[in-house]
Amino acid sequence: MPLLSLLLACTTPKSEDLPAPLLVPAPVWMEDGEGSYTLDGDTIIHADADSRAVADLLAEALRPATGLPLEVALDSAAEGGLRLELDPSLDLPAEGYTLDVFEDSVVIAARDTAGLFYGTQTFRQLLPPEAWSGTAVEGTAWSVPVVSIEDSPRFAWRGAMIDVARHFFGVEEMERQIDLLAMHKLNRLHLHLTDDQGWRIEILSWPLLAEVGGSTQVGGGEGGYYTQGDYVALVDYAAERHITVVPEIDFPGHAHAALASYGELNESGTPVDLYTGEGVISTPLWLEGPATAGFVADVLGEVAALTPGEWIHVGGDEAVGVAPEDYAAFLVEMQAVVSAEGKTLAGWDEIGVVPLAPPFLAQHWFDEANARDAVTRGGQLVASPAEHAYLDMEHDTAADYGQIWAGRVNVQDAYDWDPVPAGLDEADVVGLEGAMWAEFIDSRERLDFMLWPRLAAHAEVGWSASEAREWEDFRTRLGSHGARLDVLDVGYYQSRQVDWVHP
Ligand code: TNX
Repeated sequence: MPLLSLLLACTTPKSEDLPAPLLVPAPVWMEDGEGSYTLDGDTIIHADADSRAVADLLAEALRPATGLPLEVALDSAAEGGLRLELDPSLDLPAEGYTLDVFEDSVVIAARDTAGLFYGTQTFRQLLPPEAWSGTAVEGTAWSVPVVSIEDSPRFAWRGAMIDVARHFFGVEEMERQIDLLAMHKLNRLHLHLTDDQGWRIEILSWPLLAEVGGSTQVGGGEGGYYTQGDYVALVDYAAERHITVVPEIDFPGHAHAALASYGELNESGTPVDLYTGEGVISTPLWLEGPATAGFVADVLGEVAALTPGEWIHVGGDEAVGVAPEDYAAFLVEMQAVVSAEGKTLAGWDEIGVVPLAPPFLAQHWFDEANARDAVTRGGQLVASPAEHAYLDMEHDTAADYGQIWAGRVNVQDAYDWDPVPAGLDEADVVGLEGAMWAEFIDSRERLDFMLWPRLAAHAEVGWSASEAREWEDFRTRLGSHGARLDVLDVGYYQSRQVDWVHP
């Protein structure tokens, strides 16, 4: 045999070659090799004390579909199997990871547990889509292609806002969506907890907020609220998946549910009637009322105490009928309360006109001039421009569901934009957030339909470097990604812009 053929014969892998993986979001760098690695009954996940939680989540995620034991062993030096290496001295950005698949082992390495977690999410996408099933799947080889990946996010803030005020979604549904956010390497869940139509978090010092203000919703249904225990459970569930919950208490506008709960918050002395319409009425707080400042401080104090994350979102949008000087004075006071609780204030872009002290975050949704003002004052932006990021807008004319005041937002609109507005710097923008307003979203089906797949597009905008993003390429990968969402029973919108692959 000629030497070259002999060499080739010796290096030809025994394992099967698999197609290159189609990942969402796209990794920064990937090189595929030959051959594959297959999980089997003997596969062990090697971890250490600090990476154990990530290893356990991976094992729990894969056991139902594969039926494999996937034991987690605390012996990080061991060879073979799946190895999670946490090493703070690694030369990787925050939340970054490397993932190397060899024919006899898989190594995921990161300098922080978030990076390790994202490495495991990518690993799950290397497997056949059936691996995302919550029930046993027979007859599938649990193989992943030999590949080398180095990956890290563009932005630190990759979020989704869900409005649980207009229609309430309970802990179970929110945990399901948290799993989907984590799958896409999103790391902020902004909960819009209060609005005119509902108050959704228990406040012990003002119990009627939840009891009365949470007793209904748009359309007059029964509404609901998170007890403090529910909220803490959600925060913990999210944190295990490296998602920070950002609670929003929307003041001074959008306060009708609070005014419907307590007479003393109203100039008339009596509570207003609950509001269950779908239109934005944005009833403002009675700012000069004697009880109002104490009420606001009590609410923010309790919410801050329950929230380990750094940010408290105070709304600040659409303060219709509030004089600009009163609005500014109130926001400055809110920032003092939030700072005293050790937190950083976030608000919608209208807060950009207020002389707030940095650091603070302005969430750009409507008026870029406000956003630029905020940056001039030393604030940073969360980008949620309605024409790209509003998930309550209709997808397109074929899906006649949703609002259209900001136009229709199809998958390509959700994908083809840059969170850094022209003329601003990357450092002015912490990241982006898709915003799911829920005036018309009253069921899990509708939530899925409006969130997905547009939030997958936002996830890639937030994660992948702008020069690495290309719509045609994303469209192809998203088509395959649909098979994963199918297995997870996500009722996503099957946009005609994408050639969907079903399992
Ligand atoms: C504007 S965005 C609002 C919300 C509505 C949404 C509907 C923002 C800060 N305020 O109150 O739900 O439009 O698209």
